[in-house]
Amino acid sequence: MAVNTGLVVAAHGRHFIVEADDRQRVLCHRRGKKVDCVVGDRVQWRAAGDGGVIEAVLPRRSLLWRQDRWRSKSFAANLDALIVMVAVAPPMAEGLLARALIAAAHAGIAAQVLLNKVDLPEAAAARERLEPYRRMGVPVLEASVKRDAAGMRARLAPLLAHRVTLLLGASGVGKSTLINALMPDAAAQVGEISQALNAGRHTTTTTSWYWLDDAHDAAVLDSPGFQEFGLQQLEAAELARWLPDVAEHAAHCRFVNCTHRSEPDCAVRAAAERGDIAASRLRLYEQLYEELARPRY
Ligand SMILES: Nc1nc2c(ncn2[C@@H]2O[C@H](COP(=O)(O)OP(=O)(O)OP(=O)(O)O)[C@@H](O)[C@H]2O)c(=O)[nH]1
Ligand SMILES: [Mg+2]
Ligand SMILES: [Zn+2]
Repeated sequence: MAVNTGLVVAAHGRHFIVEADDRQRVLCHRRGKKVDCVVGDRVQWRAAGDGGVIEAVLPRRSLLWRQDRWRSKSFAANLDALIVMVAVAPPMAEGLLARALIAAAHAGIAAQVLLNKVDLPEAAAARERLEPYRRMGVPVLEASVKRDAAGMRARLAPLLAHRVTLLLGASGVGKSTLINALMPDAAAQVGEISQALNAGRHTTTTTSWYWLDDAHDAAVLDSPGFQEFGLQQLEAAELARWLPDVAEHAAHCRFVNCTHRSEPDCAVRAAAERGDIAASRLRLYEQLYEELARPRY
């Protein structure tokens, strides 16, 4: 039978939902374990029985992934942009935010931050905690997806157009609420298979691809909330490159291989003492450095 091309729009363990070029959705499994695919992959597949078999994954233009101590996890492939969503409440874990931004920079994916639930009283404090990110040039948007869906849509529309954007963030920040506010047909798009697998659950358990427009020119991906984000794919020595606020000063250290922890004439530590690098960010750098410098086995 003929080989077709298609797009992986959802993944459920060993099963994948592939959107064929004629926009039909087909439940597929993989030819073998070596065929390693994730949502966003373009694949070659063949019809088999009621469904299909994925034979090969086409080359990726990007892949966002994390490497924990014992396993690696791919979030999605062929992304143009990442929106890390944080909420006024539950309060954001800055470490997760920072790690997601580092992974995106390392993967060559443009990233921004979206602070949701600004209708809640603690908004000012949350805004303040994001100030170091604004200062280092990360775009920080604000929204109240639930209270002001129209305003959110107006602000996000230009950012989402003509590209594929992944929404990432801790559980409960409002990713799915955002998806539903953007795309009234979201539930219909994921189809019965995904709905059945996520039945009765409020929390999202799989990454899913949603077309923003009929022309299929833009897409937004919902994903399950994450609680850890390992960066073992990086070397400790290159870490500073991926933190824009640290990188900005690192070139002025006395030693070219300065690790910015205890060396003399370290421009990074000097900047932190002047307040040009936030204390929380230097702490985060040190923590990540320790984590990456630990022996791996
Ligand atoms: N106050 C307020 N609550 C909101 C807002 N947006 C979403 N929520 C609420 O936050 C809760 C969690 O929203 P979800 O969209 O399910 O969060 P999620 O990020 O998809 O969570 P996971 O699927 O578990 O990762 C729900 O009770 C929403 O109603 C907002 O702008 N303001
Ligand atoms: Mg969700
Ligand atoms: Zn230094």
